Amino acid sequence: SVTGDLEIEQYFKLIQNLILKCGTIMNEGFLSKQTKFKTKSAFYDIVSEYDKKIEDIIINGISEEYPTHKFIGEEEQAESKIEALLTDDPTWIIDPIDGTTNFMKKIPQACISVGLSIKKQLVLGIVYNPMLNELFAAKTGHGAFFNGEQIHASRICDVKEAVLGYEISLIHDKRVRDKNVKRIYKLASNCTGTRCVGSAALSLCYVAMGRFDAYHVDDLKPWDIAGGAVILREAGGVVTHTSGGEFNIMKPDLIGSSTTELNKQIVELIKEADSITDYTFE
Ligand code: 2AM
Ligand code: CA
Ligand code: CA
Ligand code: CA
Repeated sequence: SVTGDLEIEQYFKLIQNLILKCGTIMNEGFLSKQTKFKTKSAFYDIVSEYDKKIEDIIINGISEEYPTHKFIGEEEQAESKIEALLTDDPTWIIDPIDGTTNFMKKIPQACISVGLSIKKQLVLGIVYNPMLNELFAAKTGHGAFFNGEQIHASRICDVKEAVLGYEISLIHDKRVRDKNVKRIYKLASNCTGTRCVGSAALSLCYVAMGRFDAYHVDDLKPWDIAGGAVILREAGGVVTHTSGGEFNIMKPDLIGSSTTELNKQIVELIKEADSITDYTFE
């Protein structure tokens, strides 16, 4: 391991306490009729007062204990003019609310998601849905846990038996839309069922605990997947780039799956989907 286990355990206790505290605040926001939402870059890019509040509590809470640690957070990045670069320093990758649209619509599938990278390796992940009181957590090399119980990804090896998570909502620009429509057509035609949860972090955790067998998404950001990727790997699952190659936290186009065999089948189906040319959606 890149850092001592004792040190990681201290980081873990700190972030778990901060996340549980933020969860209470998030749940109050979920239950409140007064919560205000506004759009950022586009009509579908929504943020609430809670996103910033939660991110600030986490960043301040960690900075107080570890002033040299770095942060890549969605709301902090939205305000920054410099694009985040991952260094070897301990870096907390934070999505204060993943699934903001669900949070706004009072669909109880949203979470706080945090991953910690040291020497560019993810060492811990924690994902908390306070509305359902579901806490997913993992330290690299020590397994994945759901509300304190160890979890394992399914053993499904055949896509025909797989329930697959997919983000069919991310289709606002034409290139992304056509790619996704072709892929969902191909994947949905070949698996048992598809599901769109609206939170990348929760979707990866659902693969980690066997609710889903795989999850695929492109065009996301590091904070959407850092926490969930550690949890899925520690649950015995596989996370690769969409091409089947190595997964990159900073450019997370990914397939998260329960088994290597299932991953390979999904890689092939996506290749077939991407080569479809005789279609029109106008
Ligand atoms: P968010 O709720 O933090 O914005 C929803 O389909 C998943 O994709 C969520 O993880 C969501 O994160 C993210 N997401 C939502 N809209 C997006 C967009 N336009 N581009 C990239 N990611 C988006
Ligand atoms: Ca967002
Ligand atoms: Ca997100
Ligand atoms: Ca978010």
